This record gives sequence, structure tokens and C-alpha cells, in this order.
Amino acid sequence: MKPCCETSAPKRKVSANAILGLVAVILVGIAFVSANAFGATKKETVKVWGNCGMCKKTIEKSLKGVEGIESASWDKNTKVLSVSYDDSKISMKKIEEKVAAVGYDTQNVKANDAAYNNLAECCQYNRKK
Ligand SMILES: [Cu+2]
Repeated sequence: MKPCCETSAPKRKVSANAILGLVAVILVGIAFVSANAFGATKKETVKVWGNCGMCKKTIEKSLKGVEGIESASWDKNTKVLSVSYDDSKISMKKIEEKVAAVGYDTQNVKANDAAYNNLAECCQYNRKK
């Protein structure tokens, strides 16, 4: 005796394939969107004048919580600030301006004089000429 649903079985197979296809399309879509979301991250380095560990804290704090900044780390020996950021949200120029605003000269932006004068004495580095 043949099962009564024999004729409807192939149909079900087709719709299962259609669902699989749809799932595949959705997964590819999600992968594409997330690749875009993470693909904007850029890593760059820029010279920032400064002296010590306290400078490091001040420089890094100036970028903490800033929209688009993923990480920022300044090396007191090399005087290089390494920054990971989303270039659709912030530019390198803006990043340097943030650091300059707290009193530190950067490669392309001169520090705010009042902020520089407010730095602890040990942090008043020899300014860039
Ligand atoms: Cu310092």
C-alpha cells in the first residue's frame, strides 16, 4: 500500500529548499552588513609630544569614550600614539584635535596653550618648534 502523502512529498521538498534558500540569503545579508560595520575600522599612528606615564594617561583619556574611537594607546618611549577608529565616525584630524585640546602637540595639530600650561610640571614637555 502506498502512503497517501506520496504526491505531496515532492512539494514539501521544494518548499524546504525554498526555505533553505531564503535562510542562505538572510545569512549572506547578515554577513555583508556586519562586514560593512566592522570594515570601517582603521589603524593609524601619529606622533604626540609628551614625557611620562601621566602624559600617557592624559593623552589616552582625551580619546576615551569619544564616538568612533575603538582604542588608543600612547608609548612614552617612542612618543607614538596608536589608534583604532571608525573612519565613518571620526577623522584623524579630529583625533589629533582632541589630544591637542588637553595640552599635547601632535604631528599635525598644535596644543592648546592654556591646557599645556595647566599640565603638571613634569609633563610640560619641550614643545615642538
Ligand atoms: Cu607627563
